[in-house]
Amino acid sequence: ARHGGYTQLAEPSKQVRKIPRSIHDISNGDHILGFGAELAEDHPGYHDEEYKKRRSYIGDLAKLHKIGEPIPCLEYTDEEIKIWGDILEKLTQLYPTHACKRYLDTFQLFNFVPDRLPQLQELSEVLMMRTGWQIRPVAGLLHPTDFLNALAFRTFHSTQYIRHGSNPMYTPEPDVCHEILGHIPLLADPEFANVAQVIGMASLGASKEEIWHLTKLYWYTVEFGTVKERDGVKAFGAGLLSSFGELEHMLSGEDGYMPIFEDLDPFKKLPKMNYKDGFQKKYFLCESFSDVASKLTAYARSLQRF
Ligand code: HBI
Ligand code: FE
Repeated sequence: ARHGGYTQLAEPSKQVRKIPRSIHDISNGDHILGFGAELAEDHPGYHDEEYKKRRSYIGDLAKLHKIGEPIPCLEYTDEEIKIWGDILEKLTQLYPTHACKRYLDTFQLFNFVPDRLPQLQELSEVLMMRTGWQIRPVAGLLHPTDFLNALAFRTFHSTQYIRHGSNPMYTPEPDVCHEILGHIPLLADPEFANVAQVIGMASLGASKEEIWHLTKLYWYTVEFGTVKERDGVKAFGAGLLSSFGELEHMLSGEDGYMPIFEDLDPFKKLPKMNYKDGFQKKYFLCESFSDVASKLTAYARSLQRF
């Protein structure tokens, strides 16, 4: 049975997670999954001891960060800056034709240049002024419950390390380029910011099954969402906006077949997510950010926790 807003009756065998009341109730270090702990054998940096040392240095700094304190500035190496610059130059070729209008507008606010990797602290300050969002550094993939819960408090957990240089156009996990080019610009858009926050609010006190469904809703909107514009389908999802190959695939299907576009219904069962092997087969196509936000709000209300 679903529990009410303030009391949770624990089933004897189940551990109860306390519903966070503020961002201070959410840890950025207790539940790190996947590569945040250790790189897997098929990770491009697996055999690179230097890289792994750098990752743990940056990850440890993130774990020490306290909400309200400035995010430590990292001195990125020339090699790291080159990876960023190459990605930025490549992606900006596609943005005018592939990115949604709101992204093109918010992207302008940040004045990204190839020879300098932006610091999370300065990006967080821009967001705070525009929409009241803040960035919190994190060592790697955070448990979905913590990650989604934080969105309710307008907090976006961002990695600060960069992907391995052996394959600059690919990363199996979020890295600072994915966060900065994919997620951060649109969090400066008030309507998009609401979309992300609604998913977060729905996740407060959610069951395991609900968290799984919300993870999919997040995936098909914030990560791979597309929107109808006068001159065609455009990308707003961060997984699209931070991947040259996937952006091309979305519109041309040149790698073999055209992807399918479908309307989003948050109440329906959503398709399996494609984490690793290639691009998405299906994208959800939205009318506008305010339309997605109201659909998601209707779903959130149906969970009857508000
Ligand atoms: N953690 N650092 C980080 N970045 C993400 O994008 C992220 C995450 N944890 C979970 C997650 N995304 C998704 O699988 C959804 O649960 C939201
Ligand atoms: Fe992401």
